Formats: sequence, structure tokens, C-alpha cells
Amino acid sequence: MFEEKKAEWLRIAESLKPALHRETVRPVSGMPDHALTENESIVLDFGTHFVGHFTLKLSAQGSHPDAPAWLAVKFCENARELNETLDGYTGWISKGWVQQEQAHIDVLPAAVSFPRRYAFRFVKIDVLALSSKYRLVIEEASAQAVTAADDRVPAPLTGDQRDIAIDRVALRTLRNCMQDFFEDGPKRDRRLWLGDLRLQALTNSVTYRHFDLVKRCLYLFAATADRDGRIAACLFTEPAVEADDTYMFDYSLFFIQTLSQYVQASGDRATGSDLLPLALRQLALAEAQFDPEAQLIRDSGRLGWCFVDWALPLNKQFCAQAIWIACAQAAYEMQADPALKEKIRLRREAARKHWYDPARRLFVSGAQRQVSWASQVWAVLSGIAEGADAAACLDAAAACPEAIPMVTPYMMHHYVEALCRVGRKAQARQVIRTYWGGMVDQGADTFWELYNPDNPDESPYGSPVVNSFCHAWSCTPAWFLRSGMLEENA
Ligand code: RAM
Repeated sequence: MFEEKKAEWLRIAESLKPALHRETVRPVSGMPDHALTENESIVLDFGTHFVGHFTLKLSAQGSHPDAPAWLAVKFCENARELNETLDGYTGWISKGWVQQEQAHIDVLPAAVSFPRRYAFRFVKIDVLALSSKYRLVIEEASAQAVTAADDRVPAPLTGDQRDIAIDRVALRTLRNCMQDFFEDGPKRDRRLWLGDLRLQALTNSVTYRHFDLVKRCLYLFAATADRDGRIAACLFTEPAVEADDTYMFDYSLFFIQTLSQYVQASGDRATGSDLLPLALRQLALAEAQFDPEAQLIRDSGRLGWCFVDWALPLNKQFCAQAIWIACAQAAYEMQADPALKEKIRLRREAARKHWYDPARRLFVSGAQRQVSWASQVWAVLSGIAEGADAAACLDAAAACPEAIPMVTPYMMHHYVEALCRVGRKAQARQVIRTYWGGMVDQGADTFWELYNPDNPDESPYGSPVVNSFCHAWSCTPAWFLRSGMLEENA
């Protein structure tokens, strides 16, 4: 399916590969004022978060170097990482992501270019070995910082100082994830994920307005759909464009919303019509997950079958139904199909009937009738919760201590959107100031993948050492603050 289109879709995607803006940046502090001896350590501070390639210019002082200089170099997105170690790491994702290098420099003076592209503010250099006959001079440290974003495009935000500070960090987050495509995080996974793209595209539409980059990403997903037309949750572009073999119920469906938002924001109807059949195919494929009699989605025990949030105990059944409804609604708005409208109505009704707990005024999920914040948020965003029940279910989650909490800024984005939807604009603004503002208070230059104010070690991977601290899906305060969403009359 769509096989005959894919070569052309890939050609379009590749023709939109962006030219990167390059800038040479240097540390604002930490450059040593003396020659280093063995076992000394320094920390270079570049003043804010950058993504780029790092070079050291080194020379020797004393006798002619009679042994290599051996350095350990660690790149850290925030100060906390400076003291983290990989000793005893037992997490389930690769520790290969951690940005640590070792270099042996046989001949001095030398210009040493480090092999990877790094995401960092701080660079820690440990002198592991020299010899007693010479000392090491760091003549220069610099990085070639890269981004596809044009910093001149976003208008400055005016108004409240805390909002301005949050917006600045949100912009930096998005900008540093804008590379050859919209990466989820420039430290990890450096990949194009659909759930992240959707929120990046939204924020991009009111900030950098790099619509060609969004278009490129939509076509990358289109070109890598499988033989059934199913869109992968994420894809790689190196060494060649290829879908990951990870499929998530919600991420495939979000192709529809991402396409519809892109067409609305950019006015590019041609892309809308070109990709609409593939977008609608995601709805058709989702049918296999439904019980057609009950109009209810079947639950699945497969870990990660539907993402929603990184709260591991979260039951996804209710949210999956709600996300299907929200995406079907977006499809209906692109192409009014009465049969789809009726299906949406039936599925909203079925969800209310099976999962609403009228005594507690909230929605439950799964065989265990689990209560979570995520279910209430998606009940609102999908229109399953109607009228006064919508705000009431959000309040009910707050009043229910056993409700599974939200752990990612990604999920918090949906919560803020739900608050706006029920007219709680002041509360939505407050959540942004407290939650994202909480990261700013802790010195964030870019927003993090995970943030649980009650647990600084929150990580679904087994250790925060592999967490990403510049993560695409956290950039949406700039969208809330700039789109007018938070205005009382919007
Ligand atoms: C993680 C990444 C990515 C996200 C997926 C579901 O691997 O943080 O951003 O979209 O999970």
C-alpha cells in the first residue's frame, strides 16, 4: 500500500533537508589560568545549552612531552550530570548515550576534535595522565554549534518576567532539537519520534516557523510507512532513512493531527491532500484494536503498545480510545465523512458508558478500573467528558490520592491543554509557572524529558544518567504563551 508513492515522498523529504546555522562558541568561564598537572580537573561552562562539535587546542609546558596526555572528557547538559557516574548502571537503555570520551594525545601541540556531536552546557576535563616532565596547556576550547532554527525569527515575548524566562528556555529547547529534522533530544535518542514532532510542530508554528522542516518530517514518516501503510513511532535517517521497528497505537494516529495542524499553520494544502489518504489509513489500521460490537478498544498487555506517558503502571486502554477519538475528529475536520462522524459519536458514548464512575465523577481504565490523571486529561481532550463533567473529572483526579500521576512534560502539556479546554486559563498559566518554572528555578537552560518535582531521580530507564535534559516534547510553554491559548476570551 502506497508503495508506488514512497520513492517520491522520500525525494520530497530529502529535498527539504535544512541548511544548518553554524556558530563558534567558547566557554564563558572555567578556562584554566595555569598549565595542568596529572589528576587535575576543570569544568568549562559555555553559559547555556548548545549542540555541536567540540575542539581543544593543547600544548605542553616544561620538558618535551615524553608520554601521551590522557584525558577524560565529559559533556553535560546540566550541572547535576557533572557528578553522576555510570558505576553500577543497570538501566534498560544503553549507557552508550552518555557523553563521555577519552583521548590519548601522543604529540603536542595538537588540535583535538572530539568524534561525536554533543549536547552540553558544561565540559568536564579530567587529566588522567601526563608525565612528571611536562604540564598541559589548554590554549583554546571551542565548539561549532549547530541548529536548523533561525534565532531572528521568533518575536520577543513581552509581559510577565517569569513567563518570559520560561519562554526563553522553551525556545532554546526547541531550537537545539531542530537539526537535520526535529530530534526528540540532541543527547538521546537523536531520532524523529512522532509524538515529539507533533508538539514541536505546534510550537514551531508560533516561534521559528520553519514549516519546511515540519514538511520534511511528515514526508520522512510517509516514506517509511510499512507495507500496510502503518506509520512507525520513530525513524532513523542515518546511514539511510529507515523506520524503527517500534509501533505505538497513539503515535501512528498522531500523524493525522500533525498533518492537520501543519496544513492549518502553513497553508500548504497540497501536502495536506497528498498525505491525507495515508493519514486516514492510520484510522483504518486502528480498527483491528476495536471490539466492533462494544465500540471499545481492547486493552493490550504489550509494553509500550500505546505510549501516553512514561508512568510505567499506567493503564492505557481509556487513553487509547480517547486518542483515537481526538485523531478521528482531526481527520473528520480535514475530510467530512458522515460515517466517521457517527463512529466518533458511538465511541464517545461507549467510553462514557463503560468507564465513567458517576459517584467519583471520573473516568477509569482497564480491567482493574484504574484511576489516573492521564485518563481525565484525555477524556477532556477527546470530548468524551462533556459540559460540567469535563472540569469535574480534572478536579476529581486532584482529589484522588491513588490516581496515577503524570511524569513527563509531554503529559503535562496535555493537562495544560485540557485546562484551557474547560476554560481554566488562570490555572493553566499557573501550572506552566509552577511546573516548567520549577525547572527554570533549578537552573534549566533547556527543558527536560522527565520532571517530577517530588522525585528528582525520576527516570523510566532505571537511572537519570541516561535522561535527556533538552527534550523536544517539553518545549510547548512557548506555544501556550504565544498562541493566545491562555487568554481568557480565546
Ligand atoms: C523516549 C523518548 C521519545 C519518546 C518516546 C516514546 O524514548 O523520550 O521522546 O517519544 O520515548
